[in-house]
Amino acid sequence: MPRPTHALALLLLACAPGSDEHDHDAHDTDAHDTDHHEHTGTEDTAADAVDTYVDGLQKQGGHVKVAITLDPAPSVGTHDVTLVVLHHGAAAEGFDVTLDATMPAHGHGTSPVTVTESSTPGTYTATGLDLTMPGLWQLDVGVWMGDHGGDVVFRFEVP
Ligand SMILES: [Cu+2]
Repeated sequence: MPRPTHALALLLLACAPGSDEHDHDAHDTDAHDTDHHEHTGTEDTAADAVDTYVDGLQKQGGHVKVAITLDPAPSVGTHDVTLVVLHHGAAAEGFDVTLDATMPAHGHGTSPVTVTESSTPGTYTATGLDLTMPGLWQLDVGVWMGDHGGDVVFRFEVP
């Protein structure tokens, strides 16, 4: 509700002679402030959310739960990854599962890996996940079948 009221106020200002340019400036500033707040919020969350790695660590996103295991445990080098996925509590079979690893503080990722569904229901694997340097790595796991699924984010400190 505040937004329409504000927009109406700007519209009234814009109706005053010669105020068109001012209206555009005000609008742009407002949009920028909103973006800035969202960006800051994301960074705060990122700083707080570091997971303590254990084999099979489970987290939820959307309608899915993902339990992740890296072999070996997070370290510099390549890893086999096992993802055990539940959708509404049941083994998630036939989903499109993706795994994307990045270093949020450095703005880079690593070589893409292909996630393959295994013969064990709800279990997906990837090989050769290359954590190229020490620091905080974010692993984004997407589990989707059309509109059904969720995104689960893991953040591990690589020693
Ligand atoms: Cu890096």
